[in-house]
Amino acid sequence: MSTLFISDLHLEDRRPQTTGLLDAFLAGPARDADALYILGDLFEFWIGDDMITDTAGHVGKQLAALNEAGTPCYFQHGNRDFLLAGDYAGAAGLKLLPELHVADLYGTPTLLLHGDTLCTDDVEYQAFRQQVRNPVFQASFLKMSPEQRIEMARNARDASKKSTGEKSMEIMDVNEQAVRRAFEDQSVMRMIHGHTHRPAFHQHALGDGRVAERLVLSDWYDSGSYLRVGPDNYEMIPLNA
Ligand code: LP5
Ligand code: MN
Repeated sequence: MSTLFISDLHLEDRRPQTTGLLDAFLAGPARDADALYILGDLFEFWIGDDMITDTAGHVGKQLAALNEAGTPCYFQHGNRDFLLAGDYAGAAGLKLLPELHVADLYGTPTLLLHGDTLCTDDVEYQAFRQQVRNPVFQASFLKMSPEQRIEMARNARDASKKSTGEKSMEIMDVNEQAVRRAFEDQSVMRMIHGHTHRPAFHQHALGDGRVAERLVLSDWYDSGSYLRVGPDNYEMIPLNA
């Protein structure tokens, strides 16, 4: 019995080796799992379900095949693919989850989230997030021409690369208080997230002396990894091309 977790693959047409790693994972370990959870940033960016790249089309078919083979697959949005919607999810057999979701994993309530909302010290990002998560902004963005949307997404990626190059690692990591608040608000002792690209298992002492666990997923490039959670243990398992 096991449930698997991945995030931050940032798939795109020009990096087929990462898509190849996912293909092998979906046809291999994922087939035997009770469920697969994708905690955001599956794609490098997503600018509407009406604009499907070759990679997105291919991945959609592989995910649908996994679902048909009996492994349910859940998806949470990341900061790159928050516009992925019902049309694509439906065709890929993906069940869309809200921003915060508590899953019962073999008796342990576990908070699942992308992780960007925990990075509260990154005030520039949080302001950007608020703008692009606004439904009015999203509706007008989705009405733009494909060329305009591609241009805006490229500009946002370029601005982000420049901005992240200038920020300290501390600012871009989770804020300790935000983490503690999430444990307390959701009444859980375990959370799983991605986004920071700093895979690790952390322990957090809560005010009442209890110790909660935070499991952080890795990003994928030429290699990747997945988190396997079973009834009595969990482990990070590397994937290499
Ligand atoms: O993604 P990553 O890991 O490089 O960095 C993130 C934060 N950056 C982002 C931006 C995305 O990379 C780009 C999103 C593409 C989505 C396409 C669909 C919608 C298009 C919308 C077009 C506007 O999320 C980065 C964090 C980092 O994680 C660590 O947490 O620091 O945050 C930033 O870099 C944000 C900047 O600090 C400020 C904003 C720059 C972008 C300006 C774009 C201009 C257009 C504005 C229109 C509203
Ligand atoms: Mn992210």
